[in-house]
Amino acid sequence: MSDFEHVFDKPPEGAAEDWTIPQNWGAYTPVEHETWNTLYARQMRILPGRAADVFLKGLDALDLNTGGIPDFEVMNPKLQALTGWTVVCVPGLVPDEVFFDHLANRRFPSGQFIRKPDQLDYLQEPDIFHDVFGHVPMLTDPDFADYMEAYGKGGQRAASLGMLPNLARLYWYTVEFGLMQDPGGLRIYGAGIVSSATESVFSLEDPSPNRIGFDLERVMRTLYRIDDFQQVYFVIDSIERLKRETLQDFGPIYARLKDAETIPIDAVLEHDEVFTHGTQAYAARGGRFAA
Ligand code: HBI
Ligand code: FE
Repeated sequence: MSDFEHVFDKPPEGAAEDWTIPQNWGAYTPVEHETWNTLYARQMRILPGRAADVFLKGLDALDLNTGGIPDFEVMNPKLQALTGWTVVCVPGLVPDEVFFDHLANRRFPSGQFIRKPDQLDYLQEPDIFHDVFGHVPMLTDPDFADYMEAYGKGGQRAASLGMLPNLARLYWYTVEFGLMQDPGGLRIYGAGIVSSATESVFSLEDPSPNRIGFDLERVMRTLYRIDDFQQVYFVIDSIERLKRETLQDFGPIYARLKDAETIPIDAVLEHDEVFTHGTQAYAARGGRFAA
């Protein structure tokens, strides 16, 4: 995200032309593997009944619970056999065009590092737990896999048209913070939620945030926050429909969006399909930084 602080402007020492670095799996310490195990076990107590079936199925298919940080040489053949995606390591946030080029070629860039034991709950830069546990299970779904490739290709185009802020909101409110309707009820599938113990509960159960039916143009106009729980979550009815809407030509949409105003994060609009009209009490209290 260009909103974040530590974005390098050229591949750092040791990184390839495409910004990838070796995972160097053998170099993770026992403490680092233990951090993965702790985070994994904690999410597995929270996610059944909260995460979308497709996420839990994907997690199962990848078999990431064999102990410690996954070795990409073991994980990638399983993922590749399912949808043709692979995961590569990058040194942190990479420039937008590098990120999009990987996605457009069905490579998901993952942070190589894992958070420190004293940062289990909150960090702004994506680490390997967020990237692999959060994102990769969804990449086992064929429709989601196509959606992400389309997003990468669309990103290259949006950047050239000056529409990246709009497209980034689509990513934010689906890939990172999306909810979906499952047979059992509302479920989470966004990587930013499923990799967070606190937001997994907040996003579904707290009365504070709005929960609104997904509408492509509405989402692309809605501001978001990167520093705290979201004030609005958007609910898709299926990945298949999300993919279908994303595969249409965005040209006419961008033409309309050029003149459209942005929508505040806490707005509920006349045409919204409202699942929850939130109290916004959490944000009003000052959120994460409240006493
Ligand atoms: N780099 N490693 C990494 N991970 C991301 O999620 C990421 C990035 N660079 C740019 C970026 N995301 C965003 O620009 C897009 O989602 C819009
Ligand atoms: Fe992410």
